[in-house]
Amino acid sequence: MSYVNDAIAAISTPPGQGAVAVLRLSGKDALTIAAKVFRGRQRPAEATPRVQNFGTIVDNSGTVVDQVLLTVFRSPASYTGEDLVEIGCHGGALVTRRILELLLSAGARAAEPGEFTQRAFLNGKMDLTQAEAVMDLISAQTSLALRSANEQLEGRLGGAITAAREDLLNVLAHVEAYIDFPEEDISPETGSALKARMEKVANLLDGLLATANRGRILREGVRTVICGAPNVGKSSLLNVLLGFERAIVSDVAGTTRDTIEEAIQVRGLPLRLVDTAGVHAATDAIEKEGIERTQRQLAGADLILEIVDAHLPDQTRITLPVDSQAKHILVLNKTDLGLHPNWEGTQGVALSCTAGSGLELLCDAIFDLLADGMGENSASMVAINARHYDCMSRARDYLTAAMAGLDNNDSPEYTALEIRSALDAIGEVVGKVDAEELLGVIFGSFCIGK
Ligand SMILES: Nc1nc2c(ncn2[C@@H]2O[C@H](COP(=O)(O)OP(=O)(O)OP(=O)(O)O)[C@@H](O)[C@H]2O)c(=O)[nH]1
Ligand SMILES: [Mg+2]
Repeated sequence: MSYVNDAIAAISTPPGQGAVAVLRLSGKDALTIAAKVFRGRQRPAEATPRVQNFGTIVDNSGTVVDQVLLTVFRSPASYTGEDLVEIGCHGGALVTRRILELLLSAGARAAEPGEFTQRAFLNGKMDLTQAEAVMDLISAQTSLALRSANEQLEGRLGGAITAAREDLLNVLAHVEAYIDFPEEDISPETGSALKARMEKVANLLDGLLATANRGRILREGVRTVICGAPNVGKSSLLNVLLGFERAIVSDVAGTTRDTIEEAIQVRGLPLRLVDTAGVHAATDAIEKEGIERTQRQLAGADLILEIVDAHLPDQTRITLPVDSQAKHILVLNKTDLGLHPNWEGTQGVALSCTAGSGLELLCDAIFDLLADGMGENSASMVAINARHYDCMSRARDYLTAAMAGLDNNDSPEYTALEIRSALDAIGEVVGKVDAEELLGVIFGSFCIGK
């Protein structure tokens, strides 16, 4: 992979007003470009790296645009690996735009989204999983998502994958050696030793693949659908979990017609909470549409919170979609009016939305059902994303084939081919697919003159 290290510039802080804002400039000519717009005690090219320099940004006529702090990071010790300049200015929309315009007219190009991080990856400052973790970290909404992103950014996932690649490269080197000496078969001892090493990698992949659902939940949230008969308190539950009156609550059955979605967090787990129209035999066309929407929501749910009015003797229950994989919690609401004896012994969480009681129990139940080993004290919060899943499951299939190849005493060419494919697939996770590296391992670990 190659790229032109032309200078790119962007406002790195969000638009709007703030105390300060940061602009970034990276590339071969970053220091020369910065020199054209910055006036301070030190010129950017002579500035001590990573020390802030007070100065001003001036336009072509020498008029001061803003007072700033300019910091220089010299290649390769910068985020992008290139010469990089950060300008901390006042956080006004006009000021930041003016400075950006000056940088662009001084020779920089407006950066594409993610281009600084892309350069960091291309310059080997981070692997692909770490680059992805930067985005995960920025978009994390809950403490658990943040912890997981940080672990990935530290390189836990990338490190495990790199170690697995090295193991496989080694196995491949051994298998390829047999291709060069066709008169020799792979001995049973060598075969089982090689297979054991592949099994180790396969186990690692299986462990990581099992974190895919966790990864989806942390990145997208648990799709949680509140459902039940009309008037049982669905909208009340949404409001009380949210902490403000988002949905209309009334004693008129059929108040909620459309689905309402809000994000909350439960013990660090992100939830996308959906309030739905009460399910019953409606005659009204709008209500019918609302109920159909409820059914669609149920079909895509990770978690169904089914509510009943438990001070009544009995209640119409929801029919869940037959192929539903969703977890289910029965919420016995309105217990402030008393729990009807008919519900005694029913598995569920008793609470009252109006009195606010039992909510902690509900949060505990949700967390217990969905935490999947995550928590403040869990040792590892690694959670792969959909792209990792795709690469790793392909790698896993190739490994199965390679191990079978060894078992069946297939030709080493065949086994080597499967291992290479597994390596390529695994390499995609960290963004590394490189044939030269393999040559290095083969010649490095074998005495070929023997
Ligand atoms: N006593 C008591 N009343 C409640 C409780 N929760 C909700 N209610 C009342 O029950 C009525 C219906 O509440 P909603 O939250 O609108 O019920 P819903 O299930 O969303 O109703 P629809 O949208 O019409 O299907 C309102 O009058 C609420 O104040 C509770 O815990 N105790
Ligand atoms: Mg409602």
